[in-house]
Amino acid sequence: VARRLDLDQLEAGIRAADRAALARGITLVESARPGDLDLAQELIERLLPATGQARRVGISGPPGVGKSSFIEALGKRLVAAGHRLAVLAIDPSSTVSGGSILGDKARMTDLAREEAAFIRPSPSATSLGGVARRTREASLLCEAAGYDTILIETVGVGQSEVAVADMVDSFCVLAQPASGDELQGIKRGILELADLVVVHKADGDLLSRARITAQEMISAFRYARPRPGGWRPRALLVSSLKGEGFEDFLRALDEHRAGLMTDGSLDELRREQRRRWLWTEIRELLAERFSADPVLRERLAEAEEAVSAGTRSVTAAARALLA
Ligand SMILES: Nc1nc2c(ncn2[C@@H]2O[C@H](COP(=O)(O)OP(=O)(O)O)[C@@H](O)[C@H]2O)c(=O)[nH]1
Ligand SMILES: [Mg+2]
Repeated sequence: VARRLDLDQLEAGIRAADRAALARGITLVESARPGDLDLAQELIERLLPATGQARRVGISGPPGVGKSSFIEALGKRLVAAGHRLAVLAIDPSSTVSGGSILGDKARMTDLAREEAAFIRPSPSATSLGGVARRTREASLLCEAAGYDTILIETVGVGQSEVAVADMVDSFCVLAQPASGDELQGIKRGILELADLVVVHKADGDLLSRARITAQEMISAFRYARPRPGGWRPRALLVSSLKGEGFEDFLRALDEHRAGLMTDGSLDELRREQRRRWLWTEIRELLAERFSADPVLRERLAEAEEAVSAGTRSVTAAARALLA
């Protein structure tokens, strides 16, 4: 009964945009304690009707490209324009270290002080799936608390980038000014996922290389398949150091979103994301069951032995375990 009362309070607090309540709600969602799981899910279901209005933006890029500096500069502009901004992060290394490195409030000192900005570092979990689920759910709570812009930051390495791209409306990749072979590497990573490429640090000695990099991206995008809403990805020059390029960036972001909204693409995109999330969740939960149940774990070890020794058919072993 006491916990139910807590939940009422938590729900009311979040709906009233109380930061402390939001932080407590996210902690509940991140909790791995069995009793908390049910409560967290009940909280989310209660709040679902209050979600979905925000603009969801992913920000990715390699370490050192300037994500924190960019988000700080962008965030301050958004807040000045009257937006309420939540910054969340998915840091794959937090699955290993158990710490939360990204979304570093330390580098976003001014933004962190803003009443209209809420910054939450990456949750830690045993799997990327676990980190991704917690960030997805945290973003729903932020939306219910009235944040109209959700920025989700991640390091541009493989799976975590894909995970973030699959939970946002617009996916932005930050790239370093580059040349030669570096360019090829950057293009490979970017072309599939990015709606917008920010060639960052476009200032000083790096400016001319930044221009070339942006040109390369633009010509590469000519051959990319069109995105939902008929969008063609763009490359823009930004310097967080000099505070340049943000108007263009925000305009492009608005245009991307407007395109998605005119023909119902945004709705369809989000439906599809939720369907995929369901399947991710099913796979994740199944895997959790296997490692949590002592009997299954033993049979799993036997099956692994048998299939690796080649004495048992993989399909037969998998079917037997599932049965
Ligand atoms: N020249 C230049 N350097 C920048 C800019 N933005 C960030 N940096 C520098 O790049 C480094 C990495 O920045 P940081 O925001 O921590 O990158 P992150 O690891 O992607 O979060 C720092 O030394 C920043 O001072 C910029 O717009 N221009
Ligand atoms: Mg950073």
